[in-house]
Amino acid sequence: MSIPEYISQQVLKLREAIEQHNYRYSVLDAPSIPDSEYDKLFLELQKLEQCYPQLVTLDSPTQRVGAAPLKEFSQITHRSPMLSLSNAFETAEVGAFGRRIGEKLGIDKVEYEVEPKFDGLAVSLLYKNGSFVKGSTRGDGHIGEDVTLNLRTVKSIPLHIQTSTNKDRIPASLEIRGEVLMLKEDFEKLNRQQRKKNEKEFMNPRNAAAGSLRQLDPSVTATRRLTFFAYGIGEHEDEEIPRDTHSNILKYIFSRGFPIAKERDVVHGSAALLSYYQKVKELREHLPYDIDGVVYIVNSLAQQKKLGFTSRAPRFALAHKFPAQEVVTELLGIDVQVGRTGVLTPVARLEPVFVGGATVAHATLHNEDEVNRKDVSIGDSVIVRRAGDVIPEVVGIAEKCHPRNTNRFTMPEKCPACGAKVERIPNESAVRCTGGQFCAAQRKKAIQHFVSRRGMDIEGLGEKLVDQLVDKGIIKTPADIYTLSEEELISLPHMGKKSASNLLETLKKRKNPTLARFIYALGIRNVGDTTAKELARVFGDFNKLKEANVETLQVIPDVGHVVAQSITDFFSEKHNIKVINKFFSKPVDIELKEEVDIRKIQDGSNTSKISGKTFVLTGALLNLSREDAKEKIENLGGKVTSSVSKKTNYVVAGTAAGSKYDKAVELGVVILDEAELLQLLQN
Ligand code: 9MJ
Repeated sequence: MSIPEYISQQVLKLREAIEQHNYRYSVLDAPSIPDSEYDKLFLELQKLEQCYPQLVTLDSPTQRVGAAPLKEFSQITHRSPMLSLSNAFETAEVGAFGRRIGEKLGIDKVEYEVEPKFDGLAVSLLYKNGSFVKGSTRGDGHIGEDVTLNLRTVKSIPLHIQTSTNKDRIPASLEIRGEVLMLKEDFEKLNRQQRKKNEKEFMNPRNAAAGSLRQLDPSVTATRRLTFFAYGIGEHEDEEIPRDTHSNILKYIFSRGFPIAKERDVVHGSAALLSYYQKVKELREHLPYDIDGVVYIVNSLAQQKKLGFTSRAPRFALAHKFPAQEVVTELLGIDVQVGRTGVLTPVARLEPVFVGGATVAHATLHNEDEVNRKDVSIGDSVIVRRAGDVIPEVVGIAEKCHPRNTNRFTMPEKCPACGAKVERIPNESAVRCTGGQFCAAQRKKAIQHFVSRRGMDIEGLGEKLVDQLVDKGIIKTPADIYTLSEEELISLPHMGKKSASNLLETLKKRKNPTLARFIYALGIRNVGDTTAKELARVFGDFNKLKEANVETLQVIPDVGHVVAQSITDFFSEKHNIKVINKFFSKPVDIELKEEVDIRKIQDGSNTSKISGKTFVLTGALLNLSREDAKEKIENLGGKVTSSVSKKTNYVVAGTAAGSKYDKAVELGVVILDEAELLQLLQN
């Protein structure tokens, strides 16, 4: 059957359009049509290909769904070896690297291209006459595995090299090198699905990416969202490739349709390398993907040539690694801790290890179900993760030292602190001590929360001191801290007269907090600092909040039934009312300060473009930490939430913004970049 010309043309047109939208979505992070429109185009192409199977080609976007399973991967010899990089862990090693290069080149301040070091799997992509024909893993650097079919399913890998800027100059051959990884949010999603299916979870995004790429069944790979970033080229027959600098090669790669790191930069001299390292280290936890360091590369290709290679690695490049976020250590025991709201948490007692820049001796195991799913027993070697500000956690077993199903952990039936009965929270994996404020552990945590930095900010009243004061029966509730005497304090071990009087002074000074701070400090279940600020803004008066019913509370956009119920439960508890009354009567006499709206002070009005507006932050901001951005927005009366909805006024998209960006496009929410946010904050 011959195929009408207009059908063939339509198929080609659809393929080009789909690949172009794919490129805008996966590489530029700037889709120009909503997902539903994209799906329509895709469906139309699928239908045409079903009617005219002769038109189906391997490089059609419909074929990204995965080919038939393989028995094994065949091997590929790299045309030039995929070398690894020399590593540095210490500042001094970076200094030595810079000195060596400066001396060899006879230059004072060498120019470097600097970029994040992706924590994924190195791959090589071969394009012949513009089409993707072969893809392989790095392997041992000389021989890798042929994973072409799997790489075809990765949407950010172009099936054809872009030619829009230089139409007739399709390179005869071009090898692109880069890293395949799984974005953090795709990793979380995958593990949620694995849990649902009762299948084994992946330890980290790198393992998930490796497991997905080295899958013999490409249709499985297609269901795992993988991402690719390019960082260099291999062998090529391409006259267009810049011959001056590495940074220009990267720009060229980008112009050909490949995603590259947005956080790259060009800097001069060793000191600038260290500043870049520090900047990216701070950015790390906000990036949408895992990185394990930064890479420094001498930018000039002529200088690179002069420096040459060792047998293992180029002399002109260095990987400066961050402290490991995951290490292996021994699980010495499992303790059960009681939290502020009575939730019992199994906590791993560990052989102390240095991880994520600190020594860790305890790590959370979340709940009983998690302990069982991870199958950890005392004596096992476990993998401990500490990333950024996140509480250290045990992610899994490195080596099982006990037969499975022996030595199993079970949650106690009675609270280890007060002996009260333990009950399971409906529909949750967590269990809770029923002792309430009679449980010393809960009382301690409530007081510790009350005095914390984001709470009443009582410096000098640390966790250990609170424990001692409660254990000795000197204080029972948060209100009691204000009636502490110097004698009581100095009766405690390691408490001198000076520290005691400093603490009493701080307590006096902190007696007029803002309403928001006070609400947060009370430690109402499900009320974090954002909700506390919102409650303070809407009610403006503590007594009104105290008397509010579930219906009134739910008028606040952020407050659903669960939060509203927690608030009314809190204020209907007799014990809590007693404590609150103590706060507001002699001798404590807490006085709540009027909320300060910085905008009002600055311009005498309250017509801010920020006040009353809802923001969602996505991607990494370069000049502001996310916490700073949030605080600045909130100080001007705005609100920062975590998910994009029709009610969102602005989405602030930093570098490598993820699905929230797409959602904003879909819903037509205004998208700001970092500069626009800063301008708005200043207006
Ligand atoms: C990563 N992993 O991001 C290199 N890398 O490896 C970057 N790896 C590299 N460069 C060998 N950004 C040569 C270059």
